[in-house]
Amino acid sequence: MVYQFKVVLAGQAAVGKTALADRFVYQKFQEKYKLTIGVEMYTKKVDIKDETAILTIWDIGGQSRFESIRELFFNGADGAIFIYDATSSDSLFALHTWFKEYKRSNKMKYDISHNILVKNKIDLIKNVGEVISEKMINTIARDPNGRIKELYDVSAKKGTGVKKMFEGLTKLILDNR
Ligand SMILES: Nc1nc2c(ncn2[C@@H]2O[C@H](COP(=O)(O)OP(=O)(O)OP(=O)(O)O)[C@@H](O)[C@H]2O)c(=O)[nH]1
Ligand SMILES: [Mg+2]
Repeated sequence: MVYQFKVVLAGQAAVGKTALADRFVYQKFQEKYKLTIGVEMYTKKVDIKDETAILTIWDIGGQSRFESIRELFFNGADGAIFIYDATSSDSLFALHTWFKEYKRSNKMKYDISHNILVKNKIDLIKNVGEVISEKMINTIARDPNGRIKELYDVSAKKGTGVKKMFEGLTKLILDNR
């Protein structure tokens, strides 16, 4: 059986949504920041044991100027990856707003949607130190609007944890469909 799931990448501008999709789908990484205008779509096949899922990954532009059109992109999502930048507590706290938006815009599937919380850019922690405490993460992860099921630490630059993160979300969706 082949399933099709819509997955959205959510989070503040420049947290690395596009970088994570590029790493997972094309095994590439771009150092220079190029903001996403509106939305970019990716497709990738994921095999979990003897099941196959085709993920349609919606990489949403995080700049505030795209806020008004975002609801169209969230609609009908089976799962969401809420991403923050390991070097920015602001990007973590900003997720409260993204949760609310996601809930409002994905009414159709919100109750059965599976969502994970992802700390990206962990390769930079050695330079700047750890600026995000366990307590901060718990505060966000417990937000009832977020419905966060699992946490992942990743680096789009190094590739650390990226495949595991997408497979983890796929498994959550498959196990609870
Ligand atoms: N060191 C490091 N830099 C990263 C990582 N992931 C992304 N970046 C950099 O962070 C910047 C922003 O990455 P993007 O993927 O464009 O961010 P985005 O979330 O898609 O931004 P918007 O499209 O504006 O919403 C780029 O300069 C990337 O090279 C990472 O894991 N480590
Ligand atoms: Mg982008």
